[in-house]
Amino acid sequence: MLGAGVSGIYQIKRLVDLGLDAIVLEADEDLGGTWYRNRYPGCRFDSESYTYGYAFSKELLNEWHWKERFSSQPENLRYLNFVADRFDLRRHMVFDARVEAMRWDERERIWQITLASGETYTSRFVITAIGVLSIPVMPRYEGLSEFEGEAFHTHRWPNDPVPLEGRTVGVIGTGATGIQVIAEIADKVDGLFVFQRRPNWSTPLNNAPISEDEMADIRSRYDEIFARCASTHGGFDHLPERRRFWDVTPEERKAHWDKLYTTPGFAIMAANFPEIFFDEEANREMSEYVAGRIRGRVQDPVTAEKLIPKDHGFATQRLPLETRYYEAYNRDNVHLVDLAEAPIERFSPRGIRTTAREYELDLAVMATGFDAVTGAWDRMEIRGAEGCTLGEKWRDGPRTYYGLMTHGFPNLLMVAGPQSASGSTNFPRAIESGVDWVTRLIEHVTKSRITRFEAGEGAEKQWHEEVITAQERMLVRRARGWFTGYNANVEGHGEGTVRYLAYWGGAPRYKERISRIAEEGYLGVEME
Ligand code: NA7
Repeated sequence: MLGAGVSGIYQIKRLVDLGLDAIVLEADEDLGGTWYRNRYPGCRFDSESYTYGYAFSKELLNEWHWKERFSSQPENLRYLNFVADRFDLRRHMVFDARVEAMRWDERERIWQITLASGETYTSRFVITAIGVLSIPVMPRYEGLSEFEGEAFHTHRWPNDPVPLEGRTVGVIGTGATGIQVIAEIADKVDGLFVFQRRPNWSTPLNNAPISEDEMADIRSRYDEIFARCASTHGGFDHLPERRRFWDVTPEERKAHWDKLYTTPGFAIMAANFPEIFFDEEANREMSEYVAGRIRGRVQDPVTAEKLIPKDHGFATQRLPLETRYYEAYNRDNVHLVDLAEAPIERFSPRGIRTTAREYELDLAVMATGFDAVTGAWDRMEIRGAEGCTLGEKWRDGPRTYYGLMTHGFPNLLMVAGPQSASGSTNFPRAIESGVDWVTRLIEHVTKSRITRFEAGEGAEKQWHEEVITAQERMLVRRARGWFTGYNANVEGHGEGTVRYLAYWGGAPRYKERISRIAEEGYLGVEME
């Protein structure tokens, strides 16, 4: 197995329970994946903590107390360590083991795996759990190496505390990460310059502590909570609005949105009128509502307008959730630098130079995102049965069978793979479905003495078409964010690219479909 993050920890547990000889190769020096790496201030869940945690063990659910409705990174990392120790999983993990290449050996029907250290492994089956946002991407500005201050990507925020007091900080990027970090450090730094290329829509997280009594209540309702998550499109603990958008008056819609704006988490998406995701007019009205909220929270009207997206509708890119983000711009020490007016030219020894002026900085934080979904695959040379590499096969975007396997690469399984429902729905809920499916398949092939399996070409093509159809129905198809694979910092992923990275048909339909495949004897999968 590759990867000891949220997916890998559960997957190795299931393999060990099957009594298989399995290990995890993890590139980092410890477990935790996303929650090991992203140590920037303000980093936290925006799924309800108790829906993010694993559901597979009643004991675990009873033993763990979530302290906040949306738990922060240090606590999340503690949780993952707690799980690994609770089930004694660490001894199956090899750290500092970055896989560089994998080659399929058709004669022996095994994968030959080579690490960056030169060490090699062989394995009949390989399961990847390498994350959807695990490869950070730096902006391509000249002069960064000449910058005399400190500079790093949020994903590489140092393990040792970074002093903020008395320092002037620049943050490049206003995605989910930028919005979290800006809101958190605004009152801790001397000066904060936010370099914004395009604003994002963002709504309140509405976080709160969870008391002992509340946690006891959540524990007593876990079955109900997970059943609700399993029944909803996005996999969240919020039921969708049943009334149709156009059947109610604008006043009734506004009243509903007023309620959702103060409801915790992704309720504003999950419990909204579904029409806002498909119907341009409905989306425009919703966007105008959120724009009004931003205008109401930012004192300077010019700054408020700059913070309101004009090029995409509400929730058509990944919706960042915020805590007093907009109020940060009411502080005297926080300045919005609009790169649409004056783009960044380069880094200088003292800071960042735009076409308008130079900004002197002590610390430059790149919240500039990731080579999303396929980035971790593209960093390895994976050579399959037909001689080509996975990178070559996926040059114009990934092609998979339900995000679980890909034709031409036998005995290779993916958890949270491209074109699964993981990236588009409540992540850990989706990965549990994926891990359960992968485990069932591994159990089937090992018991049946099957030594080679591979997704059929026709079956994969059919799924690819379904993935396209689902994305093309939604307004998300037009957005230029990581959901659709747009990233000008990654070679070949910039202007004019459309990638089909996730399945947008919803968690219940996805789960129902993959369950049916298994029940019908792995339809579409060729086995020998
Ligand atoms: P995102 O959502 O991809 O956001 C990256 C941000 O960085 C976005 O605002 C970009 O602006 C900006 N960016 C990227 N490159 C540059 C350059 N060169 N100059 C200026 N600004 C730039 O990544 P996040 O880390 O915020 O979020 C990723 C996911 O992590 C999130 O969805 C959660 O699931 C957790 P742009 O919009 O491209 O103009």
